[in-house]
Amino acid sequence: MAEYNESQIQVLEGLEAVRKRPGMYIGSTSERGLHHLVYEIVDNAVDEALAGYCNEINVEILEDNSISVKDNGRGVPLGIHHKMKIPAVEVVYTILHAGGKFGGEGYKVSGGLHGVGASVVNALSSNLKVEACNGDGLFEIKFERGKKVQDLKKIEECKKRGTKVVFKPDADIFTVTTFNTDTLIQRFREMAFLNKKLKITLEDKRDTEVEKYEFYYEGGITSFVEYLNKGKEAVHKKPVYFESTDKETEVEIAFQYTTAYSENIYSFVNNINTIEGGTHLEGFKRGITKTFNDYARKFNILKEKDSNLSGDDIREGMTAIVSIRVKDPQFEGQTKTKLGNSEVTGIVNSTIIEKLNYYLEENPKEAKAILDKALAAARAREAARKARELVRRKNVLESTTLPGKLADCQEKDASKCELYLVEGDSAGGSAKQGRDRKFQAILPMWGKMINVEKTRADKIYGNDKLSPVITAIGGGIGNDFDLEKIRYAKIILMADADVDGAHIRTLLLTFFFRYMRPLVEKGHIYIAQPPLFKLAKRGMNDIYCYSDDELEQKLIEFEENGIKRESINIQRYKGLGEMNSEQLWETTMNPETRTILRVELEDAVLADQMFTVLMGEEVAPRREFIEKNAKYVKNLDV
Ligand code: 28F
Repeated sequence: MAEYNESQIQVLEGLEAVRKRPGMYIGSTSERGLHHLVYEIVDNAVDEALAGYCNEINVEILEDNSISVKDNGRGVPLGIHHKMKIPAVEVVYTILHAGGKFGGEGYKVSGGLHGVGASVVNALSSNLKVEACNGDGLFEIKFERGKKVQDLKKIEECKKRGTKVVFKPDADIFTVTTFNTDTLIQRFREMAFLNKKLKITLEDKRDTEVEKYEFYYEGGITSFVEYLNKGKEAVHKKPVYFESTDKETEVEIAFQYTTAYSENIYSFVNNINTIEGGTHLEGFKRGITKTFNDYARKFNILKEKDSNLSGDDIREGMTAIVSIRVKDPQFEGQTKTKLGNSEVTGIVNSTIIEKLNYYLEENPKEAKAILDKALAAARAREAARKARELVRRKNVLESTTLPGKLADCQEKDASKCELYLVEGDSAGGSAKQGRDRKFQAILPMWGKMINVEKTRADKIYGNDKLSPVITAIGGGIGNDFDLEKIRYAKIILMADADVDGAHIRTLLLTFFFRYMRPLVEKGHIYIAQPPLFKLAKRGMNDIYCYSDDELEQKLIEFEENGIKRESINIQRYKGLGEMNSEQLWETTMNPETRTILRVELEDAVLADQMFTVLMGEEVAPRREFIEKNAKYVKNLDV
């Protein structure tokens, strides 16, 4: 039995724990967990940037899906650790919960799991190498699955100080080991916005033509707001920017209003996207509402008799970034992305009140433009309330009538029910016939669906295309939306596999994302997958194919069994209407045999931008998106 001292035992126990339950440390071993490894290493480099010693981070995806991360900081320390008697870098990469800044000086302001990251990444990598260049030369140390396989040793002299880490995620641990370039682009762009003047580059070296991306924003979160508002018409030219630092907390805020109706406010703590919000966001909203109302009263934009503008009215059309840095963040909520520190509410609130008041007094033109919009929103809200009241009163009079076109299901337990939103009356008819009426309801959609991206809320209620959907689902819309009240567990969009089908699907998804966001976030929205082809041959049951690849695969199988391609009748389905109700049931609706795609909301920021670019007012960004992505389109029917 080799002689183990207590620090080596600590190392082994740590690694053991991480490899046995990786999900405890990085959330999952799926694609998200895989990308988390990169964020942990990059966070260490970002910390070095925040300490003021690094201004560039280079990330490479190598052809074997290894990752290389390099920074131009001081170089991770190599000196012998006073207690552990091994090099500091070895402590950071092998001792769990090591690496957190010692004592109070400086603070780790990136990453959630910060400080534990390096050793966790090491334990979950089949190999990992750390190179550090400091005043004494270039040193290197190597590990496999967290165990040291090469002592720290000097490689050569070197000129530019810094740290470089190359690691390969362990295929024994991760179900997915292929990195998604867009995911990394999204996160690095966000990091560069949140850390102004930090350059982050990404090179994907897996294909012959190397793709290189560079993210560098002198404007920081102001540039972030401008980026989010690309494709929207601004109400005031320049985004508003505030920052304040008190002893423990740094606050940075940027916002800009556009003519859109939705509010897009993203909050961050130590570079972590606090999707569930928290005290910083509360402080921000409270400060904004109070300050705008006080200003509106002071300058008689709000009359004595007028009631206060609501937070929703004031935030309509607002894009904002609230980014704070705290020494000791307390994360709460389901996904640990809600800030709990109570003192932060007051800090952010007072920052806003002080700085926004000054801004409004100094910029009366912008103040008026913003408040005019808020007043219009208040009037529209009032109109929508009246429209809603009217609809409710009408409903009460005629009892709660469900839309006439809805063929409801018999089951009353929503968790067992599905609602198919079907494009076109003919397919709607087949769906009504083919369905299982016990738990499947059908609502045919007809004609042009409105684009909510360009419509104010009060027009939504009255709309004859959407109000049947709103009534059928039963949860209300916007801030009234209540997930507890929905009447179906699955809302399945079933449209033709052609451009019109794609269009109505996109319009519905825009509506759900903007006005029933929890429905999307909690995964209640699905997309039906009708077959693209039917293979028929005398004496053989019909075979359905759902993609070009599957068709090719089936034909090869036939050929291998001596059945020639020519002897098979291949029908390409142009629309749902070409299937009778039995076929529609068998291929697309029967839970035993169908395929339905669940709509996942990976990243609200990205989804928000997509809807703005694709559905918004401005044409230029949409054209740019189409030109950039046209090469990915398959079987475009003209
Ligand atoms: C590619 C990933 O990890 N860069 C890093 C530094 C610099 C220092 C440091 C890191 C000692 C043990 C707490 C150097 N000189 N890039 C990186 N660069 N860690 S990680 O110190 C960490 C402390 O953990 C550093 C003087 N002070 C700090």
